Amino acid sequence: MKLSKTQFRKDFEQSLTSEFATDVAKAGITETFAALSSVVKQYYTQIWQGDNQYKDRSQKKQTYYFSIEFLPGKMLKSNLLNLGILSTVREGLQELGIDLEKVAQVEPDMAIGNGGLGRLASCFMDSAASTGLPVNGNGIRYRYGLFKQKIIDGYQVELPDSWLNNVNPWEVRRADKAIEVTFGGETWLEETEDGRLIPRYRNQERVLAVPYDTAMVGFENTRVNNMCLWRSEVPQDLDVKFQNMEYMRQTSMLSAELYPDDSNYDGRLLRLKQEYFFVSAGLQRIIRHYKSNKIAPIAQIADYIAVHINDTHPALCVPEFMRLLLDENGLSWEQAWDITVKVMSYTNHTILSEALEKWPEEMVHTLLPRIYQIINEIDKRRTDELLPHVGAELIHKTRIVKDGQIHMANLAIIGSHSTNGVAKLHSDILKDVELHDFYQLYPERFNNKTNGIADRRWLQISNARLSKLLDEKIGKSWRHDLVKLEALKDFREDTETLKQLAAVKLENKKDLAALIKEKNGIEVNPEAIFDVQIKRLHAYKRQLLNVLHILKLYFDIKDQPDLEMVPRVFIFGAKAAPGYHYAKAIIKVINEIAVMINEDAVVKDRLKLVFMENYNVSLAEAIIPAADVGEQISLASKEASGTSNMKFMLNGALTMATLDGANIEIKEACGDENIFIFGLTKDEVYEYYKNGNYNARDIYEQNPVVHRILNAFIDGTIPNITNEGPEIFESLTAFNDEYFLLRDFNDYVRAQKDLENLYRDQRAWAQASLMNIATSGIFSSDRTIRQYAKDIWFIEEKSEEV
Ligand code: Z15
Repeated sequence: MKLSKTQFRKDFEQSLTSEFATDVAKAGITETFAALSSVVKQYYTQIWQGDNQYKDRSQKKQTYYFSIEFLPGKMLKSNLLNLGILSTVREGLQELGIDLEKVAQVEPDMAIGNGGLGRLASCFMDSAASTGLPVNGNGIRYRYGLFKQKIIDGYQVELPDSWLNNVNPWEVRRADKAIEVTFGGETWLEETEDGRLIPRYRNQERVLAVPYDTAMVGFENTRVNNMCLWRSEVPQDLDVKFQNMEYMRQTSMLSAELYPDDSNYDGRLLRLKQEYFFVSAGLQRIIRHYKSNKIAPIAQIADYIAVHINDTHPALCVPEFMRLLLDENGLSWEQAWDITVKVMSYTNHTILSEALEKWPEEMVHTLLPRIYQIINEIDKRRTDELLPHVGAELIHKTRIVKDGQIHMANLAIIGSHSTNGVAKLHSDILKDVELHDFYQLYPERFNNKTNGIADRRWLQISNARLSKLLDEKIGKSWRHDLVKLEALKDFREDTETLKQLAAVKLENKKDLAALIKEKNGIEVNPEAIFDVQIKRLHAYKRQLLNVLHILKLYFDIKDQPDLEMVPRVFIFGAKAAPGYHYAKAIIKVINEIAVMINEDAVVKDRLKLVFMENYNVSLAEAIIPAADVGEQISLASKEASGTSNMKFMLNGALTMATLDGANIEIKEACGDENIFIFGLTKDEVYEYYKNGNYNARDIYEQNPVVHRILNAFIDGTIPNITNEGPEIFESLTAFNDEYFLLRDFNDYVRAQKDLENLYRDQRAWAQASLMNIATSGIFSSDRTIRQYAKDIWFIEEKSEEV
């Protein structure tokens, strides 16, 4: 949009007056943020309304992305950038003596997601709007987002994330569009005069779902999509006999809290209720809009909408959409089923068995009686239809309802026309192993969509220095089309560019060093290698393998106090699910080792270990631009994709990687010489599973380095871990090291040595860094979302011609 500094200053000062009866001199920082964000919102509401009208008028097909998590982080700078007014506003504020960075900081992170899955959903929201694709989010407006992490005595302590204490400037409450969702009670089928069966209900629990809409503003275009988040409330017309405090409490609990588990399924009733709540409300709103907009008869709805099921959490979309078509719109089963499969598509994000949702039949029966009937009918009809054609065993293996449980992934696959994995390797594993039975039945449904990241946030906004250098070297086209970064390859031998690249990294490292000093009180040397592992704490991600290597370096120094080595700063950021005991033990151990190493005078500045508390989107934005190395060391086959790996690459870090998830595609893009690869391959891992011949204790007995490191956990070398040390020791020995840390240890040490050696050659390092940036273009989520649009949703980009 067009905006002059003078106009902006006028608008902003007016906002301070009209909203807070104050002025620039008197306003506090919270008021300044509120007034500023309110101005920004006013700037885009017109575009938003215009695009809504365009969507209604043009009647083009739209996608609804159903996700139980979104993880947008802060929105102010993203909205400013996308509106094309970031520098105007920055300079305008400066003239008033206000620092935009300070103002932006007071916005709470919108953290209604846990990790990769939620962040991917938000990258998709940004990319969809920015490529002009009509894709709207649908989720839950949790009153409390992901907990805030404090580290006290080395332990993780969880504090509530009360992100809505001050008004959320971006959301619009649409009370008029509230929808009712019902639970429980009894249902039975009654025959109508024309012989149709219609359900009757008694004693249902009614919940009001109120939508809160947030604009997803496209980058320098006229597209504004919607992220709809539902809040649960007590229906206003509730019969007085139900109007009690307990009902109120139960009802508001539905949207009260985000479940803090990542890649781990929690089978509590409240979670199932949350899943149905946002699914039902979202689908009802879609159908209501479709009908009120008189687009076409309901039987044609598949030509106008696509519904995406992000992991299995919204898999109830399948039976709920069937219910709405059958019971509320009078379609036949055959018609309804045909439409449902056309409308629905599903993404699988993990093969970890502990993450696969299976709801007890009894629970679904009691909570959602009509949905339970429909699920059984889907299952029965499919069985009857397939039985003449395929063996009973294959049918049994792919059934939705069996062993007293509803298998949600099976429901999602059977009820949709597309199932995709999130990286090549992961999609292959789905086809060949995890979902092989389904692949045999529905081969045409399977496809891959390698994840991506919103480069506007992860480069343009978070790494201003690198962005500026790129503009100078290759022009600005990369800001609209990330693949244009390829042009940087021409500078591979250009000494000046390499020096500038290193200088940018050094400045970013100084900023991070200052943050570390402020938050952790630890002095780190910006010339050291900044080696970073930031992600949820999970055994399969193997933060502990990183720790074992750090201990090795520490003992090397202790054995040889004059040892010459490139100084290293190891940086961790990770939240553990509150009930994940082992993950919490690892956090404690990292913090105790940090004390031991950082306070050991012999070490000097050769080694530092920093655990940064409360890892979230904003902290990632501060850390990644300063990283020299990104640690992506999950056990091969376990990390479906990973997305921070792409963020590191884009910011010129080199990757220390196993052949897992999207690491493989990163390696193919940047070339073997610009990445450090180690460890078992997925096939070697499967070979061990097949033969059952892994023996971790043998390694512990036979490898003296490993022996010494593991003993440090139980012999008092590492202080203050009397409970956690033995637990970790046992997991690697007595419990046979489930994630093959000891098997991969030697090769990891070798790869780390290679890394250190390359770093000694600063020119070669800068060249590798440059190659990573130059080849990262394909990992833009603009590319990913376009593939979904073309192959799965069949939707079109808005043309910006007038
Ligand atoms: C989650 O963050 C991921 C998968 C899940 O099944 C759940 Cl419940 C949460 C992650 C994957 O672990 C990660 O590898 C992937 O990059 C990300 O989803 C986005 O696809």
